Amino acid sequence: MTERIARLAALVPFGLLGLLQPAAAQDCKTTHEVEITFQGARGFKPRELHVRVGDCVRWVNETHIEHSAVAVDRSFHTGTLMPGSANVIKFDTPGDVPYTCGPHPPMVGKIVVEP
Ligand SMILES: [Cu+2]
Repeated sequence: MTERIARLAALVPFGLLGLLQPAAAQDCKTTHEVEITFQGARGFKPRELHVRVGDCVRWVNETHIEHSAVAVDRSFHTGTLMPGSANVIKFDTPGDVPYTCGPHPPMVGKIVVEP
């Protein structure tokens, strides 16, 4: 019984990864990267990024505090990105997608999705 619980507990992190990984493993045509940094930038670098429909964007938190990337129209949310962590979002609809950081609204960026 105890062993079974231990085995289940050991599987949980992999189960969670299994849910998170498909975002990264989605068939992205191209994956672009946005750094979250205060080194030579005011948060999102690049602040404006042009991608094509079917591309993905990977936000990487290179600071020592939590951030996120949240579309102003709520069409995407990276979730909270702890220092050193990243998340990938796929863009399937053409248009401008302005976004901010949940904890820090003055941090702004924009993804321009081209057809
Ligand atoms: Cu932030």
